[in-house]
Amino acid sequence: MSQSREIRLLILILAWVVVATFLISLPIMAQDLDCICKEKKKNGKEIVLECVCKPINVNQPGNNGPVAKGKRLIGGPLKRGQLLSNPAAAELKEDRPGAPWITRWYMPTATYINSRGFAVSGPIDHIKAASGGVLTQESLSTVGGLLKTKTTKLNWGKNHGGTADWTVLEIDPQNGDNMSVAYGLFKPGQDFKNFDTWALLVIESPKDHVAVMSTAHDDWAQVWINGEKWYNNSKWTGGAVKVSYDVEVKLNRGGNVLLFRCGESGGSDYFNLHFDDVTDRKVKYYPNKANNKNGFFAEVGRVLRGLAVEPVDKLPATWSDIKRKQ
Ligand SMILES: [Ca+2]
Ligand SMILES: [Ca+2]
Repeated sequence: MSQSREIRLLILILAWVVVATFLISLPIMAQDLDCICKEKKKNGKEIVLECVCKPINVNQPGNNGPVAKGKRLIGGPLKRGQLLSNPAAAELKEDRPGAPWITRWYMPTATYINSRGFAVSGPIDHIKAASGGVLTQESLSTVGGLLKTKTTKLNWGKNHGGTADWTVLEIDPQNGDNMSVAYGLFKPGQDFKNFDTWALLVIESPKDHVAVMSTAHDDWAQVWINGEKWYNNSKWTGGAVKVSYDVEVKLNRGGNVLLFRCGESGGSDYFNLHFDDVTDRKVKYYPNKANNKNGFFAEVGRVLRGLAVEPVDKLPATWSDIKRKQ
């Protein structure tokens, strides 16, 4: 082989390596994967590469799992060891007074008071102690746990709110004290401090679906869906309808159980949640029309039993639809 033919062959091989690397890197970039590739075999003019890929940005130090992609937190649910860390991404600080905020929640009839502040209280699963170990926050956010509230009452302790059953409470999303107002603890001109709230929502989805969940909270918010924690942020959002993060969450076909805990130390005390418009058009939220525990289980019974979901166009209007039409 002459020297010039050897050089031409070398250039040809190099060109194929460049082209193959470029073609492979296109889908890699699109999927946010970090890949290390090596040449496996060469067949004539073909070069076969073998790549080992892993998702970018998972388990980054200092981050609680989901990371900002564009303006969303992705990659949830939160991983073990990161459950109590705040998101590392920059806050959105978006005021959304017209968003389809959820107004009706299934909640304890009395809530946990004298908490010594959210920083002390937040890491403690008070649901576990109050239910005598029947429930945990994780299990409460499952169909099985939710069904146990039919017969499981709570006892927060004599100095922490006493006993509680479960009921439906309505909040005003625009009210910066909607937690203390919901429990009749708010007095004008005064600041009700040091308490926690837990609120449950059932989301009936016609199919498996990635939804975008947005919250406003003062102070520490923790959200579980179907037994896994998807959001943790101990920093208040700065306004009753001001959102710090949009979070991608997975909803399953059928009934999904969401638990929203919020811990208050002082000043404003609010919790609010809405989903994106696409999700809002697809799903149905419960409590819908019910005003108490029996009414709630009457309307969610079919969903929680996992019976076939009706076509979405046959479903009654969602609560946010009702609110919008008012
Ligand atoms: Ca307060
Ligand atoms: Ca506060």
